[in-house]
Amino acid sequence: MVRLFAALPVPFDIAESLARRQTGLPGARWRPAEALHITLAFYGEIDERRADDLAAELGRIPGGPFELELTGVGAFGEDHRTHSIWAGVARSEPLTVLANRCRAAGERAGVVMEKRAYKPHVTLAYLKTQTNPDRIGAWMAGHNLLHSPPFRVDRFALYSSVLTDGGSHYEIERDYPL
Ligand code: 2AM
Repeated sequence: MVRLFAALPVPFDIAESLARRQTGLPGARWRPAEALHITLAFYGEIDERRADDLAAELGRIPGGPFELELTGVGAFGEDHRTHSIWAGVARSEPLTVLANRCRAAGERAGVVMEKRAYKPHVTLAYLKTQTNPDRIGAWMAGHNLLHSPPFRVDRFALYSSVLTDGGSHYEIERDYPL
């Protein structure tokens, strides 16, 4: 079994400018620059054969390059517990179309996809349980005006994810030019 998702890697210069914001919040486990990405579709744990089918389906996705911008910050969490903070992605029709196609590719390969609404984002940190909510609020207020220059998206990738003690480790398994 392998844990897979399709995503757009965040270009290095954008990741570097995000790194300057990855500070000032005790309890945050900041994600390293090379791990920053925008998930298109999450496939979960699937067997190798289905993974091959999925990789082939992703290769059939049409589409050309487009531009994206990051804007604002946000947080995910349930029951008053925030578990991650992220940079937002400006609304983009080509991104929505690509994410839908990645989802459909999963369905064609027989992956049972989650119904969760698609919310594009770049996770900057996962937060330890005891992270102070006031500090989270202060960090978010301090970074709310985040706005990246536009950057070109000309490929997407199939990533594998291995959960380790130090956080999840991602590997690009396949690259798909747009
Ligand atoms: P996250 O960044 O908000 O944690 C690898 O785990 C990637 O897939 C991450 O970007 C993660 O989102 C996303 N992911 C993990 N589990 C998911 C799920 N159940 N549904 C949608 N996306 C998920």
